[in-house]
Formats: sequence, C-alpha cells, structure tokens
Amino acid sequence: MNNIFFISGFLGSGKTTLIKALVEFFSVGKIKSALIINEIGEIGIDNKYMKKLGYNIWELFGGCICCTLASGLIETMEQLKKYEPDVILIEPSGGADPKATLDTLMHAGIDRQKITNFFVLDATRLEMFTAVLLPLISSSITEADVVLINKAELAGSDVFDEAVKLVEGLSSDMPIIRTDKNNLVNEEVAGLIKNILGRQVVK
Ligand SMILES: Nc1nc2c(ncn2[C@@H]2O[C@H](COP(=O)(O)OP(=O)(O)O)[C@@H](O)[C@H]2O)c(=O)[nH]1
Ligand SMILES: [Mg+2]
Repeated sequence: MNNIFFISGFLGSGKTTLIKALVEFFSVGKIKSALIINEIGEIGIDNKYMKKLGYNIWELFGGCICCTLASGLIETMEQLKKYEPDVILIEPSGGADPKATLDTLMHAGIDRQKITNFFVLDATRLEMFTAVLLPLISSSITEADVVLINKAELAGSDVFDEAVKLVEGLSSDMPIIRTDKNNLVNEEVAGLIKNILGRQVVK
C-alpha cells in the first residue's frame, strides 16, 4: 500500500508551502506522488504549475475531510489506487481535526503505520494558538508522528525554545524538526522521508 503523508497544522502555518517543497523533492528522486487537498477558502496550490511537474491533484471542496467530506476522501483514495503513487500527500483544511480525519482513513482500512502525520507548527503565532486553540493544538500534537516547528527564521531563539517546550509538554518523545522557508526539506526532513520510504531518495 502507498505511504500517506498527512500534513496537518493550522491555516497559514506553511502546509501548502511544505507540500510544494516535498513535491519538488519527490520529483528529483523519481518518487511518484499524488496530492489530495482540502481547501475551504484557503489559498490553493497552483494546479497548472503542479501539472507541469507531472502531478495530479485531487481537490475536495465544500466541506471538511474530517466530517462532511469524509466519504469524498475515501472515494478519492480509491480512485488513486489506479494511479499507483509511491506517496499520497494529504493537506486537510486548517480547521480540520487531524484525529477525526485519521480515524476516517483507518475506518476505510488504511493501516495507521502507513500514515505519517507531520504537524506544522507556526512558531510566530504560538501565543495566539495557546490562548485560543489549546484543545485543538494539544489533540493535533498528540496525534502527530513528527512536529515541524516552522517559520523558525522569523522566531527568535526564545520563542523557538518555547515552541519546543510546548510540544514536549504535550508529547514528551515527539520528534521535532526545525524548518524555515528557505530550507523546508532540510537534511532531517529528507532523512525522515528516506526512512519512511525505505529507499534512497536523491536530494
Ligand atoms: N517566513 C516564512 N514564511 C513561511 C514559511 N512557510 C510558509 N510561509 C508563508 O506563510 C504563508 C502561509 O503558508 P501556506 O503554506 O499557504 O500555509 P497553509 O495555510 O498551512 O497551507 C505563505 O505566505 C508562505 O509563504 C516559513 O518557513 N517562513
Ligand atoms: Mg494550504
């Protein structure tokens, strides 16, 4: 079965930016990927650009894949089987509950072991997240397999340390990777992907 990279995180945290970087990384390594994007009025991926790179994108509109579009997500996963991608990248909407979406995938018979949940944490908005989104951030981080502390180049080292503390406080042995816009698929991210895919990926 394909590997699923589930890219969770709040609106504006850098999920789409990461997906674009991953797609380019995969294209260099000749790894076939497909994207499922669930946008609710969010800034989308440039379809033409992605198609030029040879990618197919499935977009699910008009609801959230964690609830109203759950069956749409499963149907799309079925359709993707014909295309036989090595990796399926899923970007849920920024408001989606990652746990509910992962449960949907598991109910559809997808092995949790095949899913890697990357939670993208925007280091520049920690205060707001902890003030108003604490329940969602804690359930999101608990469900994650790895947390990328993103926009690190904009956050001072104090804020970055606070982000690490927040993550460790919620999940003590969570792998944490520092990322920034200029180096999203950095050595650590590339190493993780290599481990997951179990073969050499060319950087
Ligand atoms: N400075 C900086 N900006 C970033 C970084 N990652 C994403 N962005 C910007 O943050 C904004 C939201 O990113 P996007 O990928 O659309 O977030 P999404 O809503 O989670 O998909 C865009 O303007 C990105 O260019 C980063 O590491 N550093
Ligand atoms: Mg997005």
